[in-house]
Amino acid sequence: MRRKLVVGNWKMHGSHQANAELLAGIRAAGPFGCDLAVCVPFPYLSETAVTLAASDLRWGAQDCSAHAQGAYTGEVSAAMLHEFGCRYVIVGHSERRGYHAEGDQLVADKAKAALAHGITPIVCVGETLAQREAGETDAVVKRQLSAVIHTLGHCAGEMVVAYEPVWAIGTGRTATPEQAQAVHALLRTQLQAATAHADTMTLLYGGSVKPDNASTLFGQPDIDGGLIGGAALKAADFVAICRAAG
Ligand code: G2H
Repeated sequence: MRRKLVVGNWKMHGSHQANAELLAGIRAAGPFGCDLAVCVPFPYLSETAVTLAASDLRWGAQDCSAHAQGAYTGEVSAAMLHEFGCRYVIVGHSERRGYHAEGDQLVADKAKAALAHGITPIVCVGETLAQREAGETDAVVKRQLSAVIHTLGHCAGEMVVAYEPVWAIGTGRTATPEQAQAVHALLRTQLQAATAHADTMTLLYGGSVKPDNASTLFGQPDIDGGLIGGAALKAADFVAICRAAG
């Protein structure tokens, strides 16, 4: 039995005050019957680490550099994230792939850099609406995951994979539980061919997860929790989603 994981992806939201209130609201509602994490903007990692140090909540970042160090203005290395106690880092989110032209190999290299510093990469894969309508969903997610599997080699079993259909992100349009499960099953089969750990790996669904759809999504056999955007910014909604997972 895989333990569920719910990860809040705060994206570019927050302030000192809003973050403190949000984390206090989540902590007050615990404990939960699932693992929980928040992936916060870089500037808030330090205060998040202090706030959550004595709690069961984990924290992480939303991106990292593929490089170890050097003249890469604006980038943040996995080693730096490690210094702030990050347990997770999201890589390959469609907003990075889309707005910053990140390709499959770069995403894979970021995942490798994270693992090299003991940070679990949450590797996002997912198709656009045009790709789904063209019947390319399976080929797209397989190609995206394949690059990471190939690059991580024997460490592939250590990543978390998040299936996030691009057409469901922040749109209020969610994949049906059946659509999501079908892709998750495909991803797990692909992982089974690559690692002996596939059956214990955590596969998250992301894309307009809300309190009212979380339990059906999380009830699917290959969906092990969620990567939550908009609904992670309100303590009551995030807590309700965590309860659905627990
Ligand atoms: C997908 C998700 C979080 P939202 O990006 O990664 O965001 O829940 O707002 O669709």
